Amino acid sequence: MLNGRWRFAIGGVIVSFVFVFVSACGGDFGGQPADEGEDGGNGESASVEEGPDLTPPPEIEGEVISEDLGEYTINFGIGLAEESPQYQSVEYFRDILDERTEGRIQVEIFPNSQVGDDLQMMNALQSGSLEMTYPSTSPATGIVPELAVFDLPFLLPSTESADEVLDSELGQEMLDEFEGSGIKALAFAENGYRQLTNSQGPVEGPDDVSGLAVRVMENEIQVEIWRTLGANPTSMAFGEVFSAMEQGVVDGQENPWSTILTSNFYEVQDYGSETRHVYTPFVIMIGEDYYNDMPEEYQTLIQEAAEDTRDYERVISREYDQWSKEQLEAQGMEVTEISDEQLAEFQDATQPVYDQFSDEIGEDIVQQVQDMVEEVEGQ
Ligand code: KDG
Repeated sequence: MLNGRWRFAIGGVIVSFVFVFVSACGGDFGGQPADEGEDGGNGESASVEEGPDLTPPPEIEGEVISEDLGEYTINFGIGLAEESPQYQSVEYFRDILDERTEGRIQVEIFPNSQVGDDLQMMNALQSGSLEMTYPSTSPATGIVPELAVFDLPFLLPSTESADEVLDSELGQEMLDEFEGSGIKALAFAENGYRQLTNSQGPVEGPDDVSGLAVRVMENEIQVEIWRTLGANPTSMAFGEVFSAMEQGVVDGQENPWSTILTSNFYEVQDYGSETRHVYTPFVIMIGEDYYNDMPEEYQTLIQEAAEDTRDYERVISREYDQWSKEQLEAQGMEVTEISDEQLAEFQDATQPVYDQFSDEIGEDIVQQVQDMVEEVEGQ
């Protein structure tokens, strides 16, 4: 089993080849292969008829750069499907750059892990074979270990406290920590609250998790959370999750409702539990050398566009969340609400994860986040 670093190194080569192949095929080399005429397979397309009534993207504001500072095509790879809030926010990013450079900066979007998984796409930014990507913080802890604070269970109880922490000086310091890694981290956005799904039966509390084979992100804290709960966790790239569940390699996974819907996980998962056990941020990233070699005016524009994208993505991510849960139930998934008592049991059962990792993350960072949360939640 290759460790993370080797996967990182080999990933760059794979992404380069796959990216050339995808481009040659007109960018339609989908994610998980789906049966002819059927939906399915890692978010080829959500089988719901239409999406939620989303807030439209804000008017594009800001200076239009009319001077010809050069033409650029940004290839932007993500793991999620076209129907996801993540993809729709990248379309907004694309439109901002197109309008504010009079078409001189174009963005090509590659969804569904088409050009690689999160680790491979981050490596591709470092090697220069891909320009942008937008992963969860969890697979990025190999570059900025402090991001692992966001893997701690039940840390951020509301989106208000999540925004407060991510938009704080501490959040900016974490983004700045990418400097010199070959990746420029532009802004956080929202993957969201993670919910457990499985194919075996309803999960109401920690006792129901025992022995469950759960796929988790490639991150040691995510593994430990589920091992501590008595499950049998397996870390794997997002693009492999659908087929792993379809083939019974794992019983379940955990992701926000919108991902579970738009990646068609409900087709192979009958049970959902509203655990909200982790709030995962996204990081909007660009290749560091690629960014630094751009004219300063374009650098400023890209930073502004990333922040506008973050703000919009948070809005539609939250609009998508409740709607997705309702759609999943309409598609036949049995969704279990977790009572306050059971939530307390989950929190108590996963407390050892804090004891195990706080020192590695930085006690001061964990405490700073908990203080900010208390300030917001205590109000
Ligand atoms: O591109 C973003 C995805 O990779 C993101 O959904 C990661 O939450 C994630 C998972 O479960 O791997």
